[in-house]
Amino acid sequence: MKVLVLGGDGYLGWPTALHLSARGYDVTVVDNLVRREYDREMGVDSLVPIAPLQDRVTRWEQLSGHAVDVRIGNLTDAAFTYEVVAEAQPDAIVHFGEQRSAPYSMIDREHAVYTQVNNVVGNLNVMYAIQETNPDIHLVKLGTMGEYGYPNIDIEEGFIEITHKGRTDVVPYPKQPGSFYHLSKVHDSHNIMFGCRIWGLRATDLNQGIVYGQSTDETDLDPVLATRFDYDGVFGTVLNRFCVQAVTGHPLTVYGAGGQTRGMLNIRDTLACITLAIENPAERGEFRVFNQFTESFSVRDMAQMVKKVCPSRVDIAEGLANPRVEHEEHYFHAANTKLLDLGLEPHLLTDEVIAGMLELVERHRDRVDVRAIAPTVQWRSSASRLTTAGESEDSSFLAT
Ligand code: NAD
Ligand code: USQ
Repeated sequence: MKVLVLGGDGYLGWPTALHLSARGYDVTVVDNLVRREYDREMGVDSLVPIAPLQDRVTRWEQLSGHAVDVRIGNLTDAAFTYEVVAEAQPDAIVHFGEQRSAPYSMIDREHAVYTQVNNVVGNLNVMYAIQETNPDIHLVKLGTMGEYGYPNIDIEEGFIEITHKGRTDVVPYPKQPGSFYHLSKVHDSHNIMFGCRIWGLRATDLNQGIVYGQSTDETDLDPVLATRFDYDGVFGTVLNRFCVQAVTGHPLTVYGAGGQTRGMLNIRDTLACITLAIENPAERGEFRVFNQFTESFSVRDMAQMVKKVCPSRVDIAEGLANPRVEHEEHYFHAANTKLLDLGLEPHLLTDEVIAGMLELVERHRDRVDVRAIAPTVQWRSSASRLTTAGESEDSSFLAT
């Protein structure tokens, strides 16, 4: 089976490409390497050093004996996207290739526009390339749990049955996202659902929770195969950040009251979920939604778990002003049975898993730039400080 991995140089796309390659899939990685540009723009870097894409691929081919093709280009360039799909003739396209940071999308107008154009236009080009090349290609698209927001009722998997004035229908679950990034994923979902309806596309929208960890069977084979691990205030996700903060003696940055509760999953389960989605494709015309997370925790609970496991003294910041506009105490109960029904066996967040993440940070602690830890982007104002040093780096790639 042939698979295109869009965004295959990123945190999740790279390990997924290796995982599929190891299972005998014929993999082509597509990426414009812009994630590495964001690092330069913000003056930060992955905690774990990451090799250039070509070096990663060469090392994988030497170790595994499996070839991986690479195509460098921008999905917002329609000609490029059409060409890649037509040449590769994939059975499935896994689409990770978007700007994925909520704070990055909230820096200012330029970054909000960049995020929405990059994500929505890139995804539309992929949909059109599928429709015009071969509508049988299964689109496996990375969405996010944050599309739903945090309503005071249970969250269903994509759709909800509603009875209104005596009539009943099944309709898309209401969306109340909390950033211009999360909004871009809602727009993508609507566009894909429409494409399934009018063209008979087959698509799986994976509403993924927050991913943690960095270790997978394939990336652990050699340091050149390592995937990135972000801890900065813009791209670092909450549990990865808390682990870096704990090891470096920085108080854990719980924003506001800390009752923000999120669906979480281990990076190994991301790989398993993608594989399950590919191996059990949606039907022609079907817009299928899976909620891709395995457990849920409040930010406060996660900080306590890290504090308990870390061998050195850990303080939890108290009364830290929340840079975001979000519910800080709320109801959260979301369905996540569809991937379990397909056979997902979750890797849960145990003390051992947290200890493994802390060890990873310990090995790379000389690379931690403590100036990068503080949150720099404020939801309420668009005058955010961007780089750790305060000066403006080159962001010409933002021009759309
Ligand atoms: P990432 O930023 O590390 O990787 C995204 C990759 O896509 C990067 O390598 C980037 O260079 C590439 N890319 C971006 N725009 C592109 C374009 N226009 N053309 C070609 N390539 C482009 O992000 P990630 O953490 O690996 O996330 C991957 C996907 O999963 C994203 O769509 C994200 O929204 C989603 N997701 C991530 C998480 C998480 O916790 N990391 C959680 C839920 C959903
Ligand atoms: N938070 C803290 N302290 C921190 C960092 C974050 O309290 O130091 C809080 C945030 O305020 C938020 C929660 O932790 O309430 C999660 O923040 P995050 O940065 O870990 O995650 P988020 O911005 O939601 O985005 C991440 C990924 C994104 C993905 C999303 C899944 O970057 O690509 O779509 O998780 S979800 O949250 O389920 O929508």
